[in-house]
Amino acid sequence: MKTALEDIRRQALTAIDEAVDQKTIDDLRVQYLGKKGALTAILKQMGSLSAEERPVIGQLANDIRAEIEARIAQKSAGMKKSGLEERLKAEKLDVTMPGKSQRMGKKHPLNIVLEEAKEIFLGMGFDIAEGPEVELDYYCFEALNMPKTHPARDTQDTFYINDDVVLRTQTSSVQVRVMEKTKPPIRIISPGRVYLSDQIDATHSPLFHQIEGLVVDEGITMSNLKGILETFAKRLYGDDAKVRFRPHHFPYTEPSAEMDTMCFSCGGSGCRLCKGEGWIELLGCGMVHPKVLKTCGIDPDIYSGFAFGMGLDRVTMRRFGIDDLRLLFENDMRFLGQF
Ligand code: 2U9
Repeated sequence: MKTALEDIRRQALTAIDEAVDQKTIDDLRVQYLGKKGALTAILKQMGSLSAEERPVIGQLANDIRAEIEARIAQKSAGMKKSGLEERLKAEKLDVTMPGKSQRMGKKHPLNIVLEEAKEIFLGMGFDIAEGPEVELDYYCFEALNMPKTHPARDTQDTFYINDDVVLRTQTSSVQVRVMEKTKPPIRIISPGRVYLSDQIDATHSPLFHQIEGLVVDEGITMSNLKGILETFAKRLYGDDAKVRFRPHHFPYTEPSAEMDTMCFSCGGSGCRLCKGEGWIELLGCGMVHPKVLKTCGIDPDIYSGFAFGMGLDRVTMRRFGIDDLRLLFENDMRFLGQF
């Protein structure tokens, strides 16, 4: 039995020294020291020994158990240490290395211009009003002095959801809603998406963006309209910007006009940007039609007002020299990254 114990000791220590991972060591612990291990099996034969041999063999077996456990502990600690060293070497971080720069986000050109316009009108005491894009045709047409027979209602131009519901064609619907529930004075702008049933090309899109404005109070006149809109143009294009007003017609304003700004590229002499005109159309405007005031519950004998509307996409394209409207919607990072 003494020889068997010595053999177990030699085999166990050799196997532990040759082990390359913790699982092998755990298996060796079970194989030699477990309930069904080699050492336990020998000890079960202790009964066959004489009274003199039993304590000697017992002490030897305990010494071998202790030696195997000590060698397992030493080997595990060694592997843990070397494993840690391996990991530290593999996962070494050089904190002096430059960081990975995150790509900077950029503001969309439409939002750059929109925020400038908002700041200008907020600075003149306007509030910002919003409303639904899927809108009752009443708020897009009827209330704006465009009865059922008006050509603007033509399904060639307007997206109809059903007979009474459309995708709004302008944000005027928001201003109608505000007038219905607000006692003057009213000073609002309503920026937002609008929709026309149009083919997509370099200058047309079924979705585009508008900023409309409305001022209603007692004693509002055309000179208020001209003053506010000229101030807007000067704050948008600089103090030396010049504007002119040309008579026009809109069903919801009377009198109506269109406001041009002098071409900032050629200073009025005429160039490609302004198509030789020297002037560039910025917006439409006019005094709110009395019928529209009345429809919204505002007495035109007491109150008057003016309104305006501009296409944000066109203003943005001119501002940044963008020649294709589709670039504003395609989200090409090579394009957007330039702003
Ligand atoms: C109410 C009454 C009147 C809004 C106005 C325009 C003139 C205008 C176009 C500019 C380019 C639309 O984006 S565009 O195609 N708009 O020319 N809009 S007056 O008049 C209103 C609005 C609301 C209650």
